[in-house]
Amino acid sequence: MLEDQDYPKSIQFEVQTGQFRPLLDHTVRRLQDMAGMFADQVAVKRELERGGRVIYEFDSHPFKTSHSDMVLGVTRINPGKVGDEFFMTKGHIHERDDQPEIYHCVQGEGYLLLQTMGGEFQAERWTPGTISHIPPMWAHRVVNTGDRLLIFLAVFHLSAGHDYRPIEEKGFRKRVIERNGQVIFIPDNRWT
Ligand code: S6P
Ligand code: ZN
Repeated sequence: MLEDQDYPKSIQFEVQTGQFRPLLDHTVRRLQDMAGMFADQVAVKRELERGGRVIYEFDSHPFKTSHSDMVLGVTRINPGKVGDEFFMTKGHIHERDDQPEIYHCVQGEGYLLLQTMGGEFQAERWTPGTISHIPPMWAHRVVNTGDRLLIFLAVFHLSAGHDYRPIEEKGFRKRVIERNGQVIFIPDNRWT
């Protein structure tokens, strides 16, 4: 006998707004939630005195069954910068070393930054329609370098787990900033 949760289900995603229904879990990350992640701490302080902006929001919908649980997530990163550094997700590595993930850029433009614990770094350029596979044991962060909302879908296993510490402590090897109207990568000095 199958249990209720073991039957196929569908949910509805609205491409224009980047929202789906039903929504089971909603998280908002403001500058105060990730203040230490931006290089320009003078700009961070100035922004926080003005109240701090929402950097991104993400929603997730776990599809739980009696055997194995997948999650669909959607993240919406606002356009903007702190100093000259573009808005981005905090970034994490999965706690389990056998857990990959798939990201799908629905709207906007930017970069997916990837990094191993050994310090190998890779950046994937994103435009609408780019789908990226994140292999197990690669930390991941998304940066919005455009002037509109960047929306991406994520598909992963609920058991993956999220470890934020390695990125909180040392960041990614490269930061993505704007200089003279250009998007450029500069080394994070914690890695040099
Ligand atoms: C989960 C997946 C995404 C992120 C979301 C927010 O494995 O990678 O749903 O959780 O994009 O990013 P972060 O780094 O704050 O979790
Ligand atoms: Zn992830």
